[in-house]
Amino acid sequence: MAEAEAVAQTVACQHLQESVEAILSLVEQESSLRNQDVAAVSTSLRKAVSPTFEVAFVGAFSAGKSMLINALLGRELLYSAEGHATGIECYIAYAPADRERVVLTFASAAQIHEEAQVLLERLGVSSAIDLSQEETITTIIKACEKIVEKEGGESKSDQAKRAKALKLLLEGWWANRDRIHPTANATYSMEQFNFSNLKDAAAYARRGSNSAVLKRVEYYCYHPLLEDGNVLVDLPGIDAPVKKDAALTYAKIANEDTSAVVAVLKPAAAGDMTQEETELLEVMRDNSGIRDRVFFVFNRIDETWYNVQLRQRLESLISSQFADSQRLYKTSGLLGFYGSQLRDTSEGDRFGLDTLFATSLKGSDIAEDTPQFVYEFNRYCSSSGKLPANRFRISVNNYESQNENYVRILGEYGQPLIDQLIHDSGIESFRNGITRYLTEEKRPQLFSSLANDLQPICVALRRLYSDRYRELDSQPTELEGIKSHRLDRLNTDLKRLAEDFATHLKREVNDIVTNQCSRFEDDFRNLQVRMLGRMSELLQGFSVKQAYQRATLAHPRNSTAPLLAILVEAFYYLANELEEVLIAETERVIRQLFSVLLDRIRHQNYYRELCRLVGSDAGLETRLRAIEQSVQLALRSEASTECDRYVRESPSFYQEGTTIHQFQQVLQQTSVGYDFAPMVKAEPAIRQLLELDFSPKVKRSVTSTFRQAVSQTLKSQLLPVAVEYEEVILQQYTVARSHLEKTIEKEAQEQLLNLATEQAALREQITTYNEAVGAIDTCLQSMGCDRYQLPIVEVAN
Ligand SMILES: Nc1nc2c(ncn2[C@@H]2O[C@H](COP(=O)(O)OP(=O)(O)OP(=O)(O)O)[C@@H](O)[C@H]2O)c(=O)[nH]1
Ligand SMILES: [Mg+2]
Repeated sequence: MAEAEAVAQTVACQHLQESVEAILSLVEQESSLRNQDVAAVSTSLRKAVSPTFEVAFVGAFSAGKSMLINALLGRELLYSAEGHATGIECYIAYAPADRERVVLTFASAAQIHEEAQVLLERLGVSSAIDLSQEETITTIIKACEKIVEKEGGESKSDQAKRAKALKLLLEGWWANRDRIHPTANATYSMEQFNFSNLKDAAAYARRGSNSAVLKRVEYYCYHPLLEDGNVLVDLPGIDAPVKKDAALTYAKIANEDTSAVVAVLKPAAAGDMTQEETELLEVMRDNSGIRDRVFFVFNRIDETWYNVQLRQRLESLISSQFADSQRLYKTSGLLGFYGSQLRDTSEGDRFGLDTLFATSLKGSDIAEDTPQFVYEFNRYCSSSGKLPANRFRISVNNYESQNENYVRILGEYGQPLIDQLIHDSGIESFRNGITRYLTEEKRPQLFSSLANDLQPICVALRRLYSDRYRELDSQPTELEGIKSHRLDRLNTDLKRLAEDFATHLKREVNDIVTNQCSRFEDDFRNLQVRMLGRMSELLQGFSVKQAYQRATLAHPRNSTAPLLAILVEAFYYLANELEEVLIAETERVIRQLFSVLLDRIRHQNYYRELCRLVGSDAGLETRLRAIEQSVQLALRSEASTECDRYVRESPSFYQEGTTIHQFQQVLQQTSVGYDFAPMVKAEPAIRQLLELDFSPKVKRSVTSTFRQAVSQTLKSQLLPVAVEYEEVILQQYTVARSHLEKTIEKEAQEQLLNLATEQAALREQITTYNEAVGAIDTCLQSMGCDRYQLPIVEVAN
């Protein structure tokens, strides 16, 4: 990117963060916008303004992640080998050519101690260990070796893996103990280790005893790909035999700091995706920091050249599961990396055998070892089928050693062969793809994501502000306008609340009549209980003697009285006593009913509004009190009538059956003499006779006839009030108008003030919003995202 362009972008985007944050805080103020995805905007903002952009290389162990990074950078930086090679996080960031460096960060002694203790416990030793004692350490290391041996190898069982891990940890601790801080994570530069270059540091940090006590390594190296904050992160395999190492990688994929992922997949070598690889893709999908910034690299593609089945399985996997993946590459990290290194070699150094591969040849004195690359190179030349026969007629001779074949072939075909090899390795197309992404597409894409996430939020905010603005704008703005508007509305207001009152009262009455009002039901149930209770009390307390006395008193010429006279006295007595109770109870029930009704009315909006508009309730309460009195009067007479009817025996009294039979029994008992004694003796029987007649009469009256009379009275007295009062309220117009005229001035002034405050607040919000959107748009345009234009709110000045 041109320097000037970069400067222009920095200037255009200097207010991006605060502008986006201003919009988010505007959204927060609006409860109706709670459902907007603010979190997504925060994440995209963080990515867009972040000075670094971390690209994590993840995949199974030995998939070729470290080698791929080496190939990408075109230098042997990271340690790459068969087996579990990377054991810690390695960050590769930019440095100018003359300031390349490495920073190694160690775990603290406390962390190492804790980890050792956990491993020991898992191995079945629970006692505390002292890490400063050499003997203790040697003893444990020996014990670990024994366990590994007993299990048949370090990867044979979980127990063996733990023993191996503990051994490496303790060896690493002992070898580096001078550098390790008791509680802090100490950092060292490569000079402090006397490393002459980055590669030495990488070899030191490879998986083993040192990596067991290291936390991370940061390489700062010069490479254009790393400019603009790009950081490559090499990680242990997701299926690394050491669980802790694999966990590190999963944590990195789930971390929001990770901005893109290069998924280095192994199916080219294994035939299919492993369970861990599938799981990896799922975890990645859940990280909103990564989104679609994923490169799929099927590495070790060279293995499919020699195996038709592998090739077919890979093709079918890609077409079935990765058909719509845009960033998909097939590479051979090994051939690509060393192929490009060969460009600096010649026949003079036996095409790298004496330089590049010198260290891997030292293995044996008898015969020179074959480096892995040489072996793969020869295989590529002889049986990959990749080399066009018209240009390359290569024979790999079995009478020559692998290395001799290698030197001869390169001597014969030289650069064109190397170019073909690099081309087939797919490394250049991967490098071009990722370079194009990181240098050209990344920034616009990060800003597009931000704009995309902001778009719905801005649209919603704009709509909200425009609506609110229009609403406030349509309100009257001068005192006279508000006043006349208010007075115009008065009649409609009165009408509305008169209707509300009528509807409410009708509903209340209907609830009572249809037994829906629980308060009234409870009260009426009390009345029933008291009536029935009083009846049994009266029957219990009934005295034949007193009735007899009353009967003889009424007939001064006679000294005796018939049973019938006693019964007559009893009927009058019971009916009159019950009347008193019914009157008192009814009075209580009605009083209670009206007090509840009034209370409910007072709590209605129409009532409050009526009081506000008219200055009083227009006599509503007084009117209802008067109605209560007339209901009381009407029901008092209903109660008297009801109880007066108790004086008459019920028709069933004389019917064949229980009552008449009881009557005959009593008559027989009392007719044995003419004095008072047989009557007293028959007292229980007389009581029973009375109960047989009264009990059904009173029950029917309180549950049915009297209850119905109450409902009917309430309905006939209250419903006309609903109609009558609708009219009364409408008649209040003149009173309300003069009342309103007194208060309207103040009300209108307050309303004007409120309107002005609301308008000012809204204008301020709109200005903040428009300024923020303007700043964001300027930044987006400088980034080349012209497609996105966030909406501004247009208001008249
Ligand atoms: N045939 C072949 N071998 C490869 C390829 N890429 C890497 N290798 C070899 O595979 C082995 C593992 O490579 P690394 O780069 O260490 O793999 P890694 O994914 O970093 O492994 P860990 O760090 O252990 O997770 C090394 O011996 C490489 O030389 C490839 O494309 N083809
Ligand atoms: Mg590695």
